[in-house]
Amino acid sequence: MLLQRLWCSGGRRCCKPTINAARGIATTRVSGYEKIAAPGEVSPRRVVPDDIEKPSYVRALIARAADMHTTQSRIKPLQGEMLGRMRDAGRLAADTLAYTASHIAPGVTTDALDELAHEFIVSAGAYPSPLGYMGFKKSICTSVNNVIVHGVPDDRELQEGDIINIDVTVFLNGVHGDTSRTFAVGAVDRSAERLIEGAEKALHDAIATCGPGVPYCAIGEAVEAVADFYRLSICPYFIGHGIGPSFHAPPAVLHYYNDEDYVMKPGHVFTIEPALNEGSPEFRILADEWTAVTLDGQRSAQAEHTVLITEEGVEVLTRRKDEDCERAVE
Ligand SMILES: [Co+2]
Repeated sequence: MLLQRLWCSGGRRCCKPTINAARGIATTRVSGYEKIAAPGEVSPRRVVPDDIEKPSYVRALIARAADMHTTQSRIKPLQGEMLGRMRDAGRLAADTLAYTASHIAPGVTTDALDELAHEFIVSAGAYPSPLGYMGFKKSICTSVNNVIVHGVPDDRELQEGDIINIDVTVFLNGVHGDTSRTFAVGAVDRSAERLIEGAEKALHDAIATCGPGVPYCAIGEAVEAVADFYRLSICPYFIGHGIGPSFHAPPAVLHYYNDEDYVMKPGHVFTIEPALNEGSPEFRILADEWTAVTLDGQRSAQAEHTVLITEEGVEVLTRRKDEDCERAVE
């Protein structure tokens, strides 16, 4: 849910959209997958019970974009019982993602996935962070095929051969946990498989570099190496971020080569969320003012975890039960 800067050249259209009469969604079919060219129908805002604590941006109705200008002193370490709360929020985000993803199948709408995630989060006594964040209307982000990030769940049915990123953030006991992953819908082509694999590997290699005393720029270096190997481009406009009582806070976590000098310290909690593209890294935003699609119509995949820097190394707060992604620093 974070756009670093808007460098969109806009206005250029890669190919002519056709309207799918049944759903009224403008899409374009290209070599085996359907391009998202315009937003679909979005269902009414879902209800969160009154007794669930809401982030301040929901109460204030308007959230302002976080000031991500990063200096060492602007990165606030979390400590004590706050870390336990971060672990709980991270675990709930991971469980929500696994539960929602288990319902991915051809014919299922992204709106149905949103409803499943919403109910799961609310039943756990938590608030779905994206709902009402800077006007976002849904509880998760669902980014299909050429959508890079911030896809808004709608009435489009998933199709065999699609890829879909599901991005879940929950607000539990006053803190946020944020995770995402890209999934194949049925059988996908080889290029899509490599794209998904590249995004996961970029995330895991970046996590493996983390630990106390490590400069944040090591993350960009690790992602670049994986992108090079897979011959994918890094979409530099969507960055990782500090997270805790705020959805987005310093540090800005860059997924490309940089020479920022801020360093990881115990208690730092942040996301790593590289988005890799098959083609060019450039993007544009659809009319809903959220959905970010590749300018060239090629596909994009993203993977994200929330991590905590400890005295010994790094702890992945949104780790899946079946996932091995931690490294103890010797
Ligand atoms: Co995030």
